[in-house]
Amino acid sequence: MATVEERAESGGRRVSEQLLKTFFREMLLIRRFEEKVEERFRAGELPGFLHVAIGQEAVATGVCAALERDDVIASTHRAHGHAIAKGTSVERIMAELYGKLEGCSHGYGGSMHLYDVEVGNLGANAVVAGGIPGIVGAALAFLMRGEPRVAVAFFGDGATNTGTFHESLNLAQLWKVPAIFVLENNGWAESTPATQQLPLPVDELARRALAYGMKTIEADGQDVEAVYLAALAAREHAAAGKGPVLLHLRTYRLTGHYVGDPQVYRDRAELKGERETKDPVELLRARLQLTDEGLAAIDAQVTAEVEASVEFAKAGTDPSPEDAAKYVYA
Ligand SMILES: Cc1ncc(C[n+]2csc(CCOP(=O)(O)OP(=O)(O)O)c2C)c(N)n1
Ligand SMILES: [Mg+2]
Repeated sequence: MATVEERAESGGRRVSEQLLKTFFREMLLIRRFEEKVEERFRAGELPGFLHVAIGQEAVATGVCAALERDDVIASTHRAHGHAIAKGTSVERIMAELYGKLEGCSHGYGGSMHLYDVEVGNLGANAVVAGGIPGIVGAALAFLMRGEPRVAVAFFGDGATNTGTFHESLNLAQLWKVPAIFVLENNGWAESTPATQQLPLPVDELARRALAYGMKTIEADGQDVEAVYLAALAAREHAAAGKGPVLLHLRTYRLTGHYVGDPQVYRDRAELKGERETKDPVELLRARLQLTDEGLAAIDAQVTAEVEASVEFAKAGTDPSPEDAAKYVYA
């Protein structure tokens, strides 16, 4: 949950039931999209490698809802939810996964390279921590041009072990750029648990920012309201010229690292428990006291949207070999 201090910083704003319902619809859309992606991947229709973020939907929705349209994000290998929440249509994302020209990256990127600069998505990155320095650059540009925009990097707990992460936070704080570093902490880096990759307790990972004197804000990553309020507070701080923020969101990866991961390294009972108690879609459904009929109506809408995206993607255009060098800048 957002702390009292965080609520105060966000102007004491509470989230209306109407807004929570909008969040619910988007989180369910992300969930149904990723379930469909898993299904189509297993059916052999999607090339490449796929990572879904089932269990982490409240992070994407809560953070992106707190941003303004001109703000920018950079994402990771687990990018579908971030791209949907920042405003790219599921049709264009699905077409990208099918490798079609109608895709958001013209079919050249696939799941780990979803771009949509027009809505402020500067791209997903297959390289762990790859998006973080670019976000410092974007934030520096906003600062130098005097633009009231913020730049946001999503990354995981594993990414905080890279040199890139530390170099980026160091310069961001030195230059006081309007950046938000969203640590999406699911406690796993592939098959490596937090206890084997981090010298800090998993819940205390925000302490890494203290080395740079950076402000940190923390919230329960399974509670979309808490995420939203914390992200609003982070945005207000960064946009006011007070410097960057590390936004630490503890979340749960309720599926494998990649689609097809047998998860032999994971305790089955623990995973079952997490699925039963940490699912952010179920938690919000309970909070909203949605009836079965109420849920079915929203579900029917988002499921139809996802089905239509598959039809759109399948009817798309395959790139020609002679187009291979298009959009290549280096
Ligand atoms: C620089 C780099 N090193 C290693 C990898 C292989 N790799 C892909 S995902 C991943 C784990 C990342 O963990 P985390 O940052 O916590 O993100 P999560 O998968 O939990 O979302 C690794 C090591 C990579 N893609 N890039
Ligand atoms: Mg992780």
